[in-house]
Amino acid sequence: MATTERQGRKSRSTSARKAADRAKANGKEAGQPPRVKNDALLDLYRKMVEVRLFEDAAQRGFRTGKIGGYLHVYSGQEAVATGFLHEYREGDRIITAYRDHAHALLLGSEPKAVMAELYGKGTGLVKGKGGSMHLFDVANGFMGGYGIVGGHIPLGVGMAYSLAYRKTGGIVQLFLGDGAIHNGAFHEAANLAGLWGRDGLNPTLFVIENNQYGMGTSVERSTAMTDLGSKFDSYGIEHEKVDGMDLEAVLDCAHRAAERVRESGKPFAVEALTYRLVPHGAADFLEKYRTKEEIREWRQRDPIGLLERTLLERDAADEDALKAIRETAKARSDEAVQFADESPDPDLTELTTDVYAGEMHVPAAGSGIGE
Ligand SMILES: Cc1ncc(C[n+]2csc(CCOP(=O)(O)OP(=O)(O)O)c2C)c(N)n1
Ligand SMILES: [Mg+2]
Repeated sequence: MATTERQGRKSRSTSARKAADRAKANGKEAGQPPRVKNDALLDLYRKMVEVRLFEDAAQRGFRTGKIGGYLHVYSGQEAVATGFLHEYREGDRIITAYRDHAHALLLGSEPKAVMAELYGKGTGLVKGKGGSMHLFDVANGFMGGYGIVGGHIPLGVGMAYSLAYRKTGGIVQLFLGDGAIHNGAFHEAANLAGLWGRDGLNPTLFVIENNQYGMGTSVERSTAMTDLGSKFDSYGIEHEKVDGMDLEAVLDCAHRAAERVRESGKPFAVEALTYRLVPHGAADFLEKYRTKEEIREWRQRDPIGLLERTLLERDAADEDALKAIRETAKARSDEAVQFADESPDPDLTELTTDVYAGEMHVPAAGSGIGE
């Protein structure tokens, strides 16, 4: 292995500790009382466990050939979406890339319908036509699920413009990966977001889920400027960082950021430092491009484990109560799997529904256009 690569790995192995240090910068340890009370925190613990067990079941479904196409799970990153989507209000819009199961579930999509979608069944959230990467649930404000890296960013910024232009009071939470930020679509869209935001016409809350890698490529190997928040400086968009493994820190940051965007109509960005405790996709390698030590170090900061410790320390729950939550969540994910497995395939007639093919107006030759 080249020396530079070894050095890169060594420096990355301290990244979990660095993320914890950065938490101190966001006010959480400045002696402020927790924003969310114990019973609400316990409920968020339940949601995070439900997401994790759903994802475990999805990975099993993929590896046993029940789920086709491709599948990317969110395990390790739960505190980010859980904390930010706690700020969701009716009328808001949420958009993300292909690692999208958690976002749909946290916004209220039925686990059975989401699992059936992964299984490509007719009972799926989008009738089995989208699959894992293209979940969509308009009733819950979820505008998808997109497979093209960076492709959803201009869409999200446009949605925010529309919400503000129509004076709806809603905001867009736009989730993107550390890898997506180097895509041209990001830079064009961020420029417009900053510009429109000057007139209060772009309430976009950018949430960078910095899980340190885009597939097997680390942030350090993708950009000379690894402080991803500062990319927004070019576009006049303010930003901050948060420890994305610490739910309470995320809740606090998300609240301040969402309020600010809602009140000002201006975009704001948060870089959440997190880690994917699983391979990039369910068919990929866990290690290869990461060391065992690095993975072990981040596992110790598993957001669910950290939250368990907090709940126990505060007497918000005892071991038995946490165990009961985990068992109920497991039963729920088992039910979702059974439902998906037993559901019928989409009807053949569905092949031609939901396909946009409106009438096109084609001017006849010699109509005067261009003459
Ligand atoms: C335009 C485009 N280029 C490349 C790919 C292949 N690809 C799929 S996921 C991915 C990595 C993206 O990483 P990141 O944005 O950090 O998201 P993460 O998977 O870490 O959540 C790449 C390069 C793609 N889907 N779209
Ligand atoms: Mg990434």
